[in-house]
This record gives sequence, C-alpha cells and structure tokens, in this order.
Amino acid sequence: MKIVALAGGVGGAKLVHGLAQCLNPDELSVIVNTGDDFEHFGLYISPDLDTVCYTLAGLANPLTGWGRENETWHTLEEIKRLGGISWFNLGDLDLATHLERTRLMKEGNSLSEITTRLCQQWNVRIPVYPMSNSPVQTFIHTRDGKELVFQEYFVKYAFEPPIQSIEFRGIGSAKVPQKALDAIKDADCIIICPSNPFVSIDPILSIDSVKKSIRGKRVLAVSPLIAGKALKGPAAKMFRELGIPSTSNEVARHYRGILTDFILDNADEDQIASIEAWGIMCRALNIFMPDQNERKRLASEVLTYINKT
Ligand code: FO1
Repeated sequence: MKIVALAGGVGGAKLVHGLAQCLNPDELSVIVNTGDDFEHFGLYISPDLDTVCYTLAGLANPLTGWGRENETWHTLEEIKRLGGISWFNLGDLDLATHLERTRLMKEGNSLSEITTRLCQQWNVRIPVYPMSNSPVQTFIHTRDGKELVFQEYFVKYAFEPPIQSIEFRGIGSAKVPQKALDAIKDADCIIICPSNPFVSIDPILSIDSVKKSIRGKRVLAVSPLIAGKALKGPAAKMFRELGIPSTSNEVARHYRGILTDFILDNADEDQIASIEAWGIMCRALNIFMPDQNERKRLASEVLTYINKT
C-alpha cells in the first residue's frame, strides 16, 4: 500500500514516525509544511522539516518534540551574554543543520535536494519532501493590526496575540518537488496527519498543483483535537479566535470537499454521525500518542482501517 503523509511539526511527526515503523520505505512518502520557515542570523531554518527528519532519525528531543536530543546551548548562552537575539532556541547540534543547509543553498541546491542529502546522513530511508522549493512564508495578522512572521507569533509571542487572519505569502508561485507530486499520483491514500489545520496543513493544501493531484484520491485525516483541546500548540485557540468551535467535527468540516475518511478520538465518538452525514467515513480510535509504542499502535490501526474499508 502506498501512502503519502502531509505533516507539520511535532504532532504530524509522531504519526509519520509510527507509519514509518509499519510500512516499507517505498510505501511511504512525507510532504512537509515549509510555511514556518524563516531566516534567523542569516541562516535558513526549516523547523517542520527538521522536526520530521529528526523524529524519523531518532534524533529528536523527546521532551519538546522539536530540536535535538542531548542538545547543548553554548552558542545561545553566548549570544545572550552578547545581548543578541535569543528568543528562538537554537541548540548547538541543531545549529549545525542550519549552517550546512544554508551553505548548500548558497551553492545553488534546492531545499528538496538538501533535505534528501541530510536524510541520507541521518539514515532516514523514508522520502521526505518540503512542500515547496521556493519560499512560502506564513504570516499571522493579529486582531490589533500587527503582521507577524509565524515563528515570531509562535515562539517570541507564545501564540498569545488573538489572530484575525492567516496569509501564506508566496503560495501562488510555490514549487512543489516533482517527486512529491509523483508520490501523490501513485498513492493509494493520502493521510493528513494530526497537525494544525490552519498553519501546518492548509499551506500544503493551498498549493494549486497539490490540490489538483489530490483530486479524486482517498484522503484520510486524523484529528489534531481530543475533546476540544489540542495536545500541543495553538490549534484549539485558533479555531475559537476565528469564531469556530474547537471540535473534531469542525476539523472534518474544514477539510470537507477533499476528505473521504476521518479518524477522531474515542472521546469524540458522539460527533461521528454529523461527520458521516457529509459523506465522510468516520472512525473513532485512541488517537493520543504519548510514547513511541503508541505512535506505532495508532499508525497500525489507521492502516488496518484503510485496508479494510
Ligand atoms: N518551538 C518553540 O516553542 N520554542 C523554540 O524556541 C523553538 C526553537 C526551534 C528551533 C529549531 C526548530 O527546528 C524548531 C524550533 N521550535 C521551537 C519549533 C518550531 O517553532 C515549530 O515551528 C513549531 O513547533 C510549529 O510546528
């Protein structure tokens, strides 16, 4: 069975990691959001790509989900002593990735070529593709009229400012790697990982060539909400600020039109009927993934569901 997973950062990476343990490398590809990417200290930083790759490589920090395990912070501490910008936590090991990626970019390599090269070094055998080889940047427009680059909103301001709207700048000229489009074409099912619908998945689904290639495919989404709450990040808060109830039902409604199947948590079982009324097949599972065994357990249950229905 051929699967393409669409993923953002930490939540998406967990399910991707589970899928990678259930499928062969030629059965799974991952397309990752790059709307969170930004330039910091002149370095090209791609947080969601790194989170997915570090997780697949077994190198991710298990406490935060992002960044590296056994990290040291000498550079950041010295930056602080020098009075530099220190709101974005760049560890020493992680910094090597950004330095090397930026060097390779300056040599003229594309983000997808660089990602393939880094994955080889990290022994990641699953093909991981950035959603775009040209820059797409997510901007958060806040209710008080500010425009924040995503990482400023997320990290510097700890996603506190209420949002007015979200913009994916550069989306009209996004360049999806051809291999990612080919993977979608060959896929039996596209899995939308339990990532933030507004800022992690929407950027990928807003790209014309992705939209076109997904049309007519089996598309299954796993809800990022359990009993109205996001396990991590601002998803539930964003739903409320946009005037939408933060429920799994609304996640399914958000993807309505492309979705054939939806997995929600057992706690939200009472929402199945309303989702199925839209022609989306719906199944309740335990979607909580507190550890590595649970990632594999959920991935295996999702794949069994896909196989049997
Ligand atoms: N997330 C944070 O909440 N605080 C940080 O200081 C931070 C630093 C960071 C450094 C490298 C990296 O690859 C990811 C990092 N993240 C951090 C995660 C990042 O903000 C992600 O975009 C979010 O997790 C959303 O997917």
